[in-house]
Amino acid sequence: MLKRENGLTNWIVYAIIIMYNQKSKRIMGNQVILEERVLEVLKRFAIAGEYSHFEVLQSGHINETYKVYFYRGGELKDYILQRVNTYVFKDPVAVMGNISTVTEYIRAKIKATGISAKRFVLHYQKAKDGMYYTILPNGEFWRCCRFIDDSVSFMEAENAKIAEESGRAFGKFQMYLADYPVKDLHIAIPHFHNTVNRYQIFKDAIENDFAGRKASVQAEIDGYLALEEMATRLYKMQRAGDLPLRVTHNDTKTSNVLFDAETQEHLSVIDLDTVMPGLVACDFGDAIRIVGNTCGEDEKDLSKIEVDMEKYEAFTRGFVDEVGSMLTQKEVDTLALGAFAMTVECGIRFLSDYLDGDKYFRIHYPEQNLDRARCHLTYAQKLLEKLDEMQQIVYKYVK
Ligand code: ADP
Ligand code: GN1
Ligand code: MG
Repeated sequence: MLKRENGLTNWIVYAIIIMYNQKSKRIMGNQVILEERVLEVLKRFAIAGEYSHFEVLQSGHINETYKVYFYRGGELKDYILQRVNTYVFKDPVAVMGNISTVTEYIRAKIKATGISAKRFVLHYQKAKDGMYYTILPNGEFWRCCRFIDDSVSFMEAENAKIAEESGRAFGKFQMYLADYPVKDLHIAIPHFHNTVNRYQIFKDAIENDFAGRKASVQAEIDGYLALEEMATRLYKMQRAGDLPLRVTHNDTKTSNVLFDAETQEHLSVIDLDTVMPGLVACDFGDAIRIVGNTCGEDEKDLSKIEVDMEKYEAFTRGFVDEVGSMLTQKEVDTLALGAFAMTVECGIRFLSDYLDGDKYFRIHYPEQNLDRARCHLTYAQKLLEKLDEMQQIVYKYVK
């Protein structure tokens, strides 16, 4: 009996080893295919030195991002190679047009102060044909920029210092572009922060119920529909001419800022794909969507979700310190509302994508968009309770 059991155990162990080997071969195989693909793209950029290796970066929800290393002059130099998501960005050439003019504009301003702009603004590499991107025969759209030296990014604001520094980074970004001609920018994604339109898309997704998931998320649907009036106020104020359009970043989450690896001071704002005309409250609010949440954006345990007022205040201090002097009274008055509006807007985008069958945001497990939507709904409700207090904190820092 014992012998038979041992035999069975051995077979199970062998089977596991064979399966494990097959899986690692498959992973290694995928890695080789991936590397061939990366090398194929790199050949099109004029990068000096000898290719060393690459890594996959998984933090963004939209583009496909690789860190690639080259040997040059006995040192390793790193670059970010990205395949732009053309399902999301229908006109990537226009996107790169915005990015190249905006980064040149900021670079000139920084240089004029007598310091090197190298770590404070993105620097894209030209492809061999002189463009800031390359398009493969199969239509894939790729670009490459320098990895900012000794930089780190954070998925969430780990402490108040990071919160304040990200506020400064996005505030400065607005200040650099305060006199940039807004009308010269291409519209990278039409109606991006048009919350009224986002609600319409949400209602269409409910109606179509493409993935057959509607019945299982009725409570979340009802929760978001109840917030519509308040969440769309900001956009309606802009349409009524109460709020000016400025050059805004429009995707101000913490992971879109680079910090000095040692001091944790902000270096540069990244992910400039959505730089477009927009509202200051959207940039402030979209950042608070992440910075002010005690949890990550897909927290499953809703009881843990609160507004972290210390980090909220730190971000506000940094942002308002940098940008406060140029804001109109109505812009100041609507900053806290922006946090609520952007949280609800992003929440209905996640839920719409879940209803559509997860086509837009990258997911790492099947229900992630639903977890994100649930987390945002709870966080939006918490924000609503704190909105007056949050707005008072804004006033405290506006001189
Ligand atoms: P996505 O649009 O998918 O969010 P991002 O442009 O934000 O893509 O890049 C994803 C991640 O790659 C960032 O969160 C950051 O960690 C890293 N990254 C991107 N560009 C740079 C850069 N120039 N230097 C250093 N890290 C970068
Ligand atoms: C996406 O690209 P990334 O991951 O920085 C999205 C934002 C959302 C965010 C939610 C172009 O940002 O609008 O707010 O996910 N970007 C685009 O985390 O849709
Ligand atoms: Mg990003």
